[in-house]
Amino acid sequence: MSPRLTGDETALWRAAAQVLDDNWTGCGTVPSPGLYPHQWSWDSAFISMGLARHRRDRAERELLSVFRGQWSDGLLPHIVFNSHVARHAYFPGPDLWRSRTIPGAPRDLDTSGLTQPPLHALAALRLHEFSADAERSRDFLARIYPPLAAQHGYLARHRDLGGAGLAAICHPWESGLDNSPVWDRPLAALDLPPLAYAPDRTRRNLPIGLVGEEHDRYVRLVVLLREARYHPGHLRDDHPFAAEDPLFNAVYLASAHALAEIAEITGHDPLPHRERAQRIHRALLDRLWDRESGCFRALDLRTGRLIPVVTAGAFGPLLDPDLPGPALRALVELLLSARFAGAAGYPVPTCDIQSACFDRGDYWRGPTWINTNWLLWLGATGHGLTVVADLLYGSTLRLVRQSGFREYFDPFDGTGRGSHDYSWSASLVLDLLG
Ligand code: 2M8
Repeated sequence: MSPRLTGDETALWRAAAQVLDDNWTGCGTVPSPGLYPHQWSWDSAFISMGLARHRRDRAERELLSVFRGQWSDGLLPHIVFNSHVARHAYFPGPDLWRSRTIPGAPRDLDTSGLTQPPLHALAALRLHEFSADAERSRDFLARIYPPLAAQHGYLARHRDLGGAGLAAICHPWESGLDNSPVWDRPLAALDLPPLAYAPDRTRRNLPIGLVGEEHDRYVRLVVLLREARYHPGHLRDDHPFAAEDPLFNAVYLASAHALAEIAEITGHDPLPHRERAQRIHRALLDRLWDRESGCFRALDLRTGRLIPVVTAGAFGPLLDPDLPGPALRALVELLLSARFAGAAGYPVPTCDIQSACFDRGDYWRGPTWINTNWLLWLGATGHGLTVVADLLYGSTLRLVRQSGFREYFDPFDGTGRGSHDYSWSASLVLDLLG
């Protein structure tokens, strides 16, 4: 804990650290007690950065334990299932994915067959930057470099479905922003035959949309992937959902830069990672920048069109250190406009407030989340946008002071929603407080 903290900040810091202690399972951290009883990929990356300020040993274990689930082709699954948790505790559990039947997937544990935004290299480098023991930290980087490089290799080899250097996602869950209105159209275009399973429509705490037909579509996409044995050829040629998402790719880009630095520190060749970062940078601008609306949008690879709705994901490329001035200015203007900053002193909501799809209470369709705001804060800080960064910093802390470490928040009055004691909300507050 930094000695510079005020009394109030110290109390907040302690409360956040307590959440992480309570959610620690012995080798990793659950996103929240009860609702998410396994280990999620990008959650662990966010969580490790808070742990770095609190329990350094656990921060490294958190990241390494996610990679226990990595497949031999480099795919880093978005869920690593805890075998001690009852199979029905979370749907969809291991029975839907059947990962152990897939050659190249781990034999000794169950995983999903999808991935999530590849934040891990950025997290590993941040752990290193805040380490008090440089030598030990270099050993950690040396250990984690090969799986990180394999993760990026997988994305470049098997997910560059558009051929320009971006990674495509094949399921809304891969975006991390599950029921974002961005995915409404591609999901609606999906044929939904009668279900061959009994859907769990009773899951606690989830908004109505997620337990209805929308959730059936999520499951349908998984069944298609599983029937194709998660084969890359299926993703390329047949899978009905394929999109290039600005937030996912901005995280990929920031992590590619981080990986180049890690390569340098650990005596590997950084050049391939730098070249990859350059390609992602170019492709983000060439393919996802919409000059008319002055922001980034997701590209539906099945229709070849940019998806019209503007969400917090549009600001993801703030993480690009080489973002050209005009694009940077346009993003800041949008971020500070009534469409995103109309929410009375609270941080950026997940959807354009003026969009017909905006819903202040529905999960990723409007509420404010700590992780997206932390990413924007990091991007704004990197560009020296101190006013924007300070706004995001102050309003994020205001939110958790008011409502605790909730999963998400009402963007107009800061009311907490979803699960309590949510790990990344606590962890990123530790990172902000430093
Ligand atoms: C949410 O996603 C899972 C599916 O992966 C779910 O709805 O059950 C999202 O908020 C995702 O971003 C997050 O990683 C996960 C665990 O916190 O929950």
